[in-house]
Amino acid sequence: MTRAVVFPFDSFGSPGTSAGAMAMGDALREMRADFHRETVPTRASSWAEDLKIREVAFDTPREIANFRRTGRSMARKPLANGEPLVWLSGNHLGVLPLLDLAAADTDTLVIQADAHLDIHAFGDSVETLSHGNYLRRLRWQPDGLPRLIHLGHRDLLQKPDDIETFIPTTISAEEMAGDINGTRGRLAAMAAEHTKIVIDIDMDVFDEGIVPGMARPVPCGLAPLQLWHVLKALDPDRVVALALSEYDPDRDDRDRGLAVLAWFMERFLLWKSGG
Ligand SMILES: [Mn+2]
Repeated sequence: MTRAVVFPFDSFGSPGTSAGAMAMGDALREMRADFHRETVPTRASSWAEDLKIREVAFDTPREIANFRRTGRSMARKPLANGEPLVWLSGNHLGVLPLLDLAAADTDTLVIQADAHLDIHAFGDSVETLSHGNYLRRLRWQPDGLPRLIHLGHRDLLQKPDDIETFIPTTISAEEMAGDINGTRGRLAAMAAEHTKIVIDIDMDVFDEGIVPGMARPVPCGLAPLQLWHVLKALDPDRVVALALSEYDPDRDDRDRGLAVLAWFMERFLLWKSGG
């Protein structure tokens, strides 16, 4: 069974991205419907036949307050069973339930691609949980040391000591652009020690000129195929989940950004299913 969860959570950052999660869910449903309408065999049969899509709602204060627990309960079984999981969130905070489960499981590594380092504690940052500081709140088992590799940031403000406490390994967009195959090799070597890998893509890791529709753009982002080239150095059998977040349809241009996100979903599912 292949599972997708549409998780339109956009409280505490990037309002409007809940519509983005639903748009990504609709794009995935459309790909599945295309597969069922097709009369000749295609590679999509390897993932589309047994794809199950669930969608949750965050319409009430109670649903919003319980988002972390709700999300964990939806992700726990597929992660434990090794069923491919696509997690379509509103803002990046909506990926926290997956990260909670990864932090609790000593076998799991998180590979996070994001323009930002989400440990913000600037003068104007909120101290309560937000989409910009949640990495400070994760409780990594067994020793508090994060199993997280960060790719593609363009941060120019945060000091190395602060970063290392919460994100032991960062490979910035600058470093990636300078040596993409070196990045690929480094990532594969670091990931080899782990039996389960969660890929967490905040779409603002990409360049807004190529992939419009991100809630918080930062200049000088990656091209989609630069990131994919690096990620496919991983062993697909070990990758258990792909999360996508921070898509705001109001900022998109003729659905060009959505099309890239849909390509990533399809490419990931095909890669996972060996199709
Ligand atoms: Mn970001």
